[in-house]
Amino acid sequence: MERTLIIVKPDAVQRGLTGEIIKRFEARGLKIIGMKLLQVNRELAEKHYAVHRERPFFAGLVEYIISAPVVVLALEGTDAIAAARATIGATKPAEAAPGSIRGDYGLEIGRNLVHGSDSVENGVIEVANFFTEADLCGWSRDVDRWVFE
Ligand code: DAT
Ligand code: MG
Repeated sequence: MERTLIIVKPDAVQRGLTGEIIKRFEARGLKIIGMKLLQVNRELAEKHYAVHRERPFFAGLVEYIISAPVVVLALEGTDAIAAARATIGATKPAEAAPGSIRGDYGLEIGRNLVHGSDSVENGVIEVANFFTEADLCGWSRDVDRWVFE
């Protein structure tokens, strides 16, 4: 089972799309093992986006992610990383496939609604940046045998 960190970003929360976005991951079969609403502080934002530190868009990206509350989820499932990123769609919403979250709700790269981890290793690291082990719920879901073979 892989783990991925999903962030419903400030624009999505402000636009009232939180439920719509969570619903898509949930309906896909990914299991929610952690979820909370919080306003990210600068230190956590800079840590989360550390890989982009030297990029020209870094300052704006940090300002955006700390500008209003977000909802973070830890999701678990088979191929959770690839499945979640496909559900999210391409980084540039204008290029994201219709049916993906960004393709259905976004226009600009700086307002692209949702984050998903990009590798198994980063999924583990990013979940740990936002959740303690005690925050996470390793539950057995009754429908798991109908989702996982
Ligand atoms: P993703 O969020 O699809 O994993 P990423 O990790 O490459 O994309 O970049 C993180 C975020 O940074 C992305 O969601 C939006 C922003 N970003 C990336 N490239 C950008 C660019 N060229 N101009 C402005 N913002 C950018
Ligand atoms: Mg990324």
